[in-house]
Amino acid sequence: MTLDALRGLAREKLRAAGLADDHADAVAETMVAGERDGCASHGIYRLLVAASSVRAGVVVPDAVPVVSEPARALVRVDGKGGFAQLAFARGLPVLIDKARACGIAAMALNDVVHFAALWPEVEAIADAGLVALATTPSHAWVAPAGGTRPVFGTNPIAFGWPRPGKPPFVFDFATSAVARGEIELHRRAGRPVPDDWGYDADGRATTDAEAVLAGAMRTFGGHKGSSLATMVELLAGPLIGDMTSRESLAADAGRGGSPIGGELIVAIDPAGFLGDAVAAHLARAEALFAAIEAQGARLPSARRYAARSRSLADGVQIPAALHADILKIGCE
Ligand code: NDP
Ligand code: PYC
Repeated sequence: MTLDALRGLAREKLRAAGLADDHADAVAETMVAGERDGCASHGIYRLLVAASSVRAGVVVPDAVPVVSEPARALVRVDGKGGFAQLAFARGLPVLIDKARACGIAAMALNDVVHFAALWPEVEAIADAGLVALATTPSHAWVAPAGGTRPVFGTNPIAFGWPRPGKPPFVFDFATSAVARGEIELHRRAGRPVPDDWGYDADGRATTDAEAVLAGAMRTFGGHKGSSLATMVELLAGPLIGDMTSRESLAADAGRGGSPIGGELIVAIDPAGFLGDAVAAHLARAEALFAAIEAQGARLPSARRYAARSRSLADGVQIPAALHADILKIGCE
């Protein structure tokens, strides 16, 4: 499909699922970007996830986000129970203005439903010349290192760094061994998962995707991922007055919707510390990137940017079974 055709399909199906136009457009953009950049677990497959969250009554389909400014360098967007994409879009210009004025600014999204990757957000901030950090809890699906029962969400951390004349340096990954969406794709395809991705409900390592989804996922890097996951819970939960992953899962009350809660986004203007010396110091960052690539290692996002170039030229291929399921949205 061309990206325009995919965008049209996504918008149509999100409206058919019951989303208001502004939400449908914002949500479709994120899903199309994911598919375009070769991120299957957070691409167009998420239409099924979003539609099921609307059907389950987990998301407010016509929520009107409310932007406020609790302090000079702080923005809060109350998403009023809607998907996070529109709340982010409403707050972004305020966050950027504040980061430029103060050198650093933070934005809390509260009461949003989150199904998406975070890289589109940090990339947008880095495209504005700022350094960006974003994080959000999810549902309690992940066991702490040393345990086998879920406490944490899959809790992604995303970082963006502006690069003169080039797309930004961006990484974005779950603090679990892998995103839950990846395990769901394995289950859909009937494929086993590696035995270090999670435990079954009895706490035994398993390669059965369904059993991991019913049991507990593992953190990446053992105790290190476990501590980072805890940090995410704290920063984008209690610190901004929103839910932890345990609370989000309890609030879902078995409806099977996407996580409900908050997200913390920090933007830093390099000119704040560096003034006129920004260009010289960004050049030193480029030397660091070059040293990584000189060994044959790749930068995070290099794969994504390459997929983007291909998709912009050739469009994308959607698995037939997924396409058939998407066509059913709104016809149930
Ligand atoms: P991965 O483990 O695949 O890691 C993804 C990141 O690592 C990307 O930035 C990727 O760049 C980079 N990367 C991967 N391989 C390499 C390599 N060999 N060298 C350098 N960099 C590399 O992703 P996850 O499964 O952990 O997460 C996938 C997505 O799921 C994320 O976008 C995340 O935001 C999303 N997610 C969202 C949640 C939510 O609550 N909203 C919860 C959990 C996850 P590249 O893309 O170029 O390959
Ligand atoms: O893949 O873990 C995940 C996820 C949770 C919320 C959105 N994506």
